[in-house]
Amino acid sequence: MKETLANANFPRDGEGRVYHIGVRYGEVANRILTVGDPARAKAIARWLDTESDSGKPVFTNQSHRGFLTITGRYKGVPVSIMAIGMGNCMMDFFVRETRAVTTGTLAIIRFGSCGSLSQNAPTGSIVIPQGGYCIRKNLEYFVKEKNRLFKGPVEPYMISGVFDADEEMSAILTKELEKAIEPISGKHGVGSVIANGLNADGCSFYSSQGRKDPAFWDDNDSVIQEALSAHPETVSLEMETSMLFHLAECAREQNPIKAAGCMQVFADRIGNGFIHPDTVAVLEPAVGKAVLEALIQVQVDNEMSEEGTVWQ
Ligand code: R1P
Ligand code: URA
Repeated sequence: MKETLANANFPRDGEGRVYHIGVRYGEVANRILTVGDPARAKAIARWLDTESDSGKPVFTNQSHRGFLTITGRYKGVPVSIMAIGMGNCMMDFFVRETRAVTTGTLAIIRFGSCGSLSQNAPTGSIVIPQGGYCIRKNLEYFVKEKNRLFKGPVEPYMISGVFDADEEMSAILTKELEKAIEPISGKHGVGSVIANGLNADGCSFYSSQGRKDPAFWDDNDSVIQEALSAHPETVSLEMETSMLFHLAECAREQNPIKAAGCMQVFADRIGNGFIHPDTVAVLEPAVGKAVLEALIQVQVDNEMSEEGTVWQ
C-alpha cells in the first residue's frame, strides 16, 4: 500500500481502498465466487465475458496481502472472483472489507477443497453443506498449569454449534452442480454431488483436523470423534466455509449477506487417500462454471448501479 492510512478503526487509503484486500467501491460486484487458491480464481475467470462480449476489460487487483480480485461479467451479470488464501482470519478480512466497499445484498459462494469424514464422499466428490461449525484448539488447555487463567478443567478443543448456509442459494447451487457433474461423474476420478451434510472448519489444517504431527503437543487423538459425536451429519472438514456462514449470520439486517459453499473432496480422511491432479483438472472448471451459473440466478436486493464501477 503506497499511501498513508488515516483511520485506525477501519483503515483505507486516500482513494477509499481498504487496507488488506486493496479494493474500493466499484471494484467488487454484489455476486462473489470466493476461493482459497489464486490459480483456481484465475482458471475460473476464463469463463467471464471477454472484452468483445462486454465492451469492458476484466478488472484485476492483487493486494499487497495476497488477496486477488477479478471483476467482470458472466453472461452480462456483474460478478467478482476473489482468492483469499487460507483460514478463518482471511475469510474475516475478505467478508468485512468487501462489505465496506459495496452496497446492497452480497451473495457469496465459496468453492474450496476439503477433507471428507464420510464414506459417501470419497475423493473427487463435490460437497454442498447445509451448515457449518468450527473446531478450535483451546489454547488455555495448552498454557502451563501454573499460568492458566481458568483453574477448573479445560478441554483441548472447542466445538461450536451450527451456522446455516443460505437455503435458497444452496438449492440453486445444488441444481447447477448436479447438472454440471452428471456428464463427468465416474470419469477421471470425478464423484457425485453430496448435498445436505455439515462442514467443519478447523482452526488449523493439522491439530484441529485431527492430523498426527509428532513434532507438536496437540492432544488431538479424539477430536474428530468428538466432532462427529456432536455433529453426526458432518461430511467435510476445511478452514473457511463455516466462518463465511457465521459472518453472514452476524451481518446486520440493513446489510444482508447470503452465503453458500461447495467443496471438492481432496483428502479422504477415512481411507487416507488424496485426489489425483487429473481429477482436479476436470472437476475445477466444471464446478467453477456451475457456481457462476448459480450466482447469476440469486435474488440480490439493492444491487449496485453501474455508475462509477469497473463493470460499467
Ligand atoms: C488447505 O489445504 C486449504 O484448502 C482448503 C482449506 O479450507 C484450506 O484453505 O480450501 P482451499 O482449497 O479453498 O484453499
Ligand atoms: N483442506 C483442508 O482444510 N483439509 C483437508 O483435509 C483437505 C483440504
